[in-house]
Amino acid sequence: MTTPLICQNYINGQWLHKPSLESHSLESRNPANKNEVVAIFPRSGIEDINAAVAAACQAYHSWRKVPAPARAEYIFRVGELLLENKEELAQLMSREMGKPLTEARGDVQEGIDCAFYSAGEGRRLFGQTTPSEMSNKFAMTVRMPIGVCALITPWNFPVAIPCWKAMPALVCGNTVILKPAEDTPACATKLIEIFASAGLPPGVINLVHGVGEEAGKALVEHPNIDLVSFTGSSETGAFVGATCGLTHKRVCLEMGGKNAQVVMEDADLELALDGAVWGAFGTTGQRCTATSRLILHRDIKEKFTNMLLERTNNLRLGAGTDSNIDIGPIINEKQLQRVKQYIDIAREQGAKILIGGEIATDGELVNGYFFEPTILDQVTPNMRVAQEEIFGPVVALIEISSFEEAIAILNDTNYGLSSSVYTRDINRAFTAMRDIEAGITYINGPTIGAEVHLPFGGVKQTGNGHREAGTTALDIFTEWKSVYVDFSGSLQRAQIDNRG
Ligand code: UN1
Repeated sequence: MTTPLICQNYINGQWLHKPSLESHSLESRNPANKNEVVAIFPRSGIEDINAAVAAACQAYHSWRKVPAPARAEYIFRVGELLLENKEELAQLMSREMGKPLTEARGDVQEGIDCAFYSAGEGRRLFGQTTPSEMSNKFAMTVRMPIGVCALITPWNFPVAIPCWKAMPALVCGNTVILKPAEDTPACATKLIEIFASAGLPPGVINLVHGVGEEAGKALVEHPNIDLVSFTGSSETGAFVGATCGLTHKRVCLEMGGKNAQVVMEDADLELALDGAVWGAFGTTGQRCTATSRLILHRDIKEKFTNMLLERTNNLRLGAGTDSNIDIGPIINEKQLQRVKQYIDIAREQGAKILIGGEIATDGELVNGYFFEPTILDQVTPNMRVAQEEIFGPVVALIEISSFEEAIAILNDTNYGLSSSVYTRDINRAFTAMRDIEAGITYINGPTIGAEVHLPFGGVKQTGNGHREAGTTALDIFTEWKSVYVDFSGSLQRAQIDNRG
């Protein structure tokens, strides 16, 4: 067992050893072994938040004037440093968050991809030119930064998600304050160490640890925060959105999903099986893009279910740091109990548990928060397990008789993040692309695995209309300014003088 990492806040270019509520230090633990404390971190209070906001406000005045290509060079450097530290970060992530090492490396890789992609934007950040209705007048649009951005991030992608938010925000000329999830303070600390090593000026990036209801809330309510970018639960997102509405802040919300994979009778079943297992049980189902419903055509349902059962039966549970495992632990006790409760609800509402359904306690698993990969059958679309986000290794099987029925059931949820259809019929594939109500649709691929240069986000209650990643991230982190340059030397009156 290694000694715990002592995490500090990073404010104005300094690691601060005395947060205002220092006496109330918090811990993160290895979810595969609850006796192992991975990190100790401060429980920040309002004074820490005020200090971070003041630093970010101060730094903003000069950072916004650093040319975008130069701002981007820092982010490129962060990408290089992430690459150098990839293995160390992945090992730490596996210990602190629990995901298998291969997936943890993927998480860091997503941050690296994002760095190199965002850095390229420093030399684009395109606006538009357009004619003026006047002679000798020039019109254009330019992107302007927003100001100070609070980034509130979850534990399931402890490197990738902060990178998706911070990197485009910084390239666009904003300064940022990261408030990472309580479960993964060590990953956030190491990540910010890397940003700091890239030489970013003091105050441009700041880190405040703490509890959502305290540090997170104080940030969201703070009058000098201009934008909040939040990824997390729909319940917290509702509070964040409402508070930002009342205080006139720009807000980007990325919340839950109830993603479905459809398998039609003409699908390549082996391919669909690989997708279903990865989509439902990858990251222990703890992705907002996870497959939590499998919508199966009745002609292949029995065969596909048997294939899925056999594969699920062979999945090995264990610590993410053990290279021989397939599924890691659930993040914490609260989440473990929540998954268990959903199984009870499923049972009460008439679903049948085909495999799993219990907290796993065999051998060393008893020391962690492990849940058996679970398949629920005879699920009807109105059951709670078919409607609510579970965030665990649980997938519900729903039988359908036609493609139209499949799409209708897929859409019959309040969420709309990711979706997938397995079919060999090109007409169905394009119909799915058109008719599915989701921000992301995969054809013959699982619901997880979004790439950083495409927009990421969802419709309905998944989000509030923004898309992270891709060029659409720039729309979150910039305001448009329309600029008119009159070089006629005389007053020209729009709507009047040009009509004679
Ligand atoms: C999330 O679950 O919050 O598409 C993000 C994916 C990953 C990102 C998931 N690239 O599954």
